[in-house]
Amino acid sequence: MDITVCFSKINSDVWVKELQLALPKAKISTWRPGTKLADIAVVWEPSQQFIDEQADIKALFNIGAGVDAILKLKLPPNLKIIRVDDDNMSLQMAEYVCHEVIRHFRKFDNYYEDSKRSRWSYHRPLSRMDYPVGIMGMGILGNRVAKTLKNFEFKINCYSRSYKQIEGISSFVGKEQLQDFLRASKILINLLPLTPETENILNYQTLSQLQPGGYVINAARGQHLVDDDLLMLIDSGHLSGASLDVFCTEPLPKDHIFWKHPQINITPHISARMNRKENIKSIVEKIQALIQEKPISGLIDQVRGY
Ligand code: NDP
Ligand code: OXD
Repeated sequence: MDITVCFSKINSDVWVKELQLALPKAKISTWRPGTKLADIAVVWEPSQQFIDEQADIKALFNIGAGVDAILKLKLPPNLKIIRVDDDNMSLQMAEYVCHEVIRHFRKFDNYYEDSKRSRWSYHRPLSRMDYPVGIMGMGILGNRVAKTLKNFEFKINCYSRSYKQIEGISSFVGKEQLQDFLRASKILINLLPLTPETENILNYQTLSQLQPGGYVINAARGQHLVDDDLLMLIDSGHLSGASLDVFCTEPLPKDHIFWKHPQINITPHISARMNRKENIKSIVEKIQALIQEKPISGLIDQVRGY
């Protein structure tokens, strides 16, 4: 079996070495344009040239959860695409989101600023009843985030394509219920996949329906958010701020207004980082299952887009 590793922006050497140790009988190499055809590929943001050249490829293992960079390519319709779905990523996402929600809700930024000025002062606490949280996307990440955040006794709403029956969480489904979902939420967490339907979904029209004083947490993709619309709504006072982990251009350009905005917290796409060792273990198990024609988790539906 030939396995090729094709990454953009990430060095593949250590992956080739560790995959080779885990699969000693396979031939594993880094893809170079014009190299021989492989059966399986391990990829991150592969190019169209890679797809076009690898006519024999049966399965692509994406080393991240989001497959938007793959699905924008022209792909053979029966190509299997498999995403990361290990517990570690959803745990990290739950940590990030809970941290941002609680930091905002408990006004920890204000206390941090005070401490830098040696100021012993109190800020008026907010009421949980006034801070319903809305989670867009109830997949592997959203689901874990919702269940973790529930422990802090926030009222939680979720938004997805299909109905979710989870105790203590109100489920809103599809475009018809988007407005009701937004109006019922004050803190908005975006964990949708990037698809043609969800691109720019966080715009003036949608975000202005959040309850006054709303707060936006975007940890999915920068292309979900219309930057200027967010800024307009923060500057007009309708929204109180945002925590942003993902951006249309990454790294976020040094002169981008988000860096300096006092009500925007930036992290450099780290809310849930892929763990190489766990990822390789899971990919190897799935490759073995594929060879034995056993079912595997994490398969992407090309038509649905996630
Ligand atoms: P999943 O594919 O597991 O879940 C997607 C969820 O979104 C599902 O609940 C689905 O609904 C819902 N959904 C999809 N399209 C729509 C739509 N048009 N309207 C309403 N709901 C919709 O995704 P994950 O939870 O694994 O990941 C989400 C995204 O997070 C990834 O695609 C990636 O972009 C991003 N990500 C960011 C990371 C970071 O470090 N910042 C790390 C990892 C991922 P249903 O359940 O009904 O199918
Ligand atoms: C991912 C990511 O999709 O890191 O896994 O954004």
